[in-house]
Amino acid sequence: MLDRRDLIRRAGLTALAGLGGGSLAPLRALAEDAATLPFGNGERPLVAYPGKRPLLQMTARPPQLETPFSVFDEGAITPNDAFFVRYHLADIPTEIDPETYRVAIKGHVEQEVSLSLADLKAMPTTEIVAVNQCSGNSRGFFEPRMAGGQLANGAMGCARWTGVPLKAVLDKAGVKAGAVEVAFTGLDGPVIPETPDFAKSLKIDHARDGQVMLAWGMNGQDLPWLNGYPLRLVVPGFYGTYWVKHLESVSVLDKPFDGFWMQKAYRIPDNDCACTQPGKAADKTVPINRFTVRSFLTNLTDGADVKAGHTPLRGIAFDGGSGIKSVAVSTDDGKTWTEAQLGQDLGPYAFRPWTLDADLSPGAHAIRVRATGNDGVSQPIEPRWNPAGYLRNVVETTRVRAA
Ligand SMILES: Nc1nc2c(c(=O)[nH]1)N[C@H]1C(S)=C(S)[C@@H](COP(=O)(O)O)O[C@H]1N2
Ligand SMILES: [Mo]
Repeated sequence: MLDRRDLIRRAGLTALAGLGGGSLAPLRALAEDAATLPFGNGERPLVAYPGKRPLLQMTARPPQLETPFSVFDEGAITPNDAFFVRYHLADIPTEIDPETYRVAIKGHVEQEVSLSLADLKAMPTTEIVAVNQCSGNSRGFFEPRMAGGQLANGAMGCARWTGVPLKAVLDKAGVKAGAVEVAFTGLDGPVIPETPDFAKSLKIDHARDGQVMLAWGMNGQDLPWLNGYPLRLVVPGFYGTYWVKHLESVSVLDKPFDGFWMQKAYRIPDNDCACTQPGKAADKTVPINRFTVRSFLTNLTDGADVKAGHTPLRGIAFDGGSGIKSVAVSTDDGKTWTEAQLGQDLGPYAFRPWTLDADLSPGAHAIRVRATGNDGVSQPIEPRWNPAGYLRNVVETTRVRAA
């Protein structure tokens, strides 16, 4: 007898499917191709999961999929079918009835409430364009390298999210005096009971800032299954780890949440640079929080051969919510810099497109991009290191040869 894993391996299948209607059933992968990310052990199969075009598969159980970088050259909004996927626990939900689905608002509240999708959609809705980025995005580029998912730059994406403010939902239950945090769980769970269930928390004031939201819509459609159908948390400017998918419960707490995923995992050095000497642990840590400012060149790939002369350059930039003030570009490895032109402003949490008409003389060029936020913070020229491989935001360099 073959077990399911053997079957999957034998047939070269790694996908699940059956979207629509609210279930995710096994299905044949739509593509069998591969790509190599630019670091050791960077080979990744390109696999199409339900609701997704072929994406770079880091792991199959649970599905962890990275967006091919070329997608970011198509615009400031990442299409739903190209948006990255990150899970911690293999037992992801495969069936959710949108009619009977409920999210529980409980804990330190006047009255616990259980809300259906219809209840939520009857409330005043809100929209925000915001980047979701995994804490470990770009981890594969850290030197020295560390354990953890070896991601290139594709564990990020920007979408227009539709839902209701978490504040309004909390108000329905009535937060009691003395509340300090709100904790969130999703419908996925561990396969073995020893694994701590995935749960995250936010400070009460953050949870009630009117921007944190419970979203059912992504770019005008229902959330793709793998991005948290039917409801997820959206925490603008904060790393993806807080964006709990398939929301199950929202618990108001009168003391700080002590769950594993806040107290032990997803922590960064508690100092100004959130960094340590390469290879060294941090003395003190805090939970990861806002994005660092980043920028990318999207229309030329590292190692490309280009025609000398007039060369349009374009890319994207974003930060943790102050918004992008400026993007500077160097085509001579940082000796001289030119201000790029900023494109459409979709709000301070969105990807900000930039363009620059460059003139590339024959020869080698190291193209560097450096963004500055409205808060005045810019990207470091030298990479910073931390034990978990989070927060990468060094000025990225793309080496091309013009002829
Ligand atoms: N229920 C649930 N929500 C989750 C996670 C998870 O494992 N389970 N992972 C988090 C992490 S670490 C990230 S980076 C984002 C990724 O969101 P995406 O899969 O929609 O891209 O989901 C977050 N929400
Ligand atoms: Mo993440």
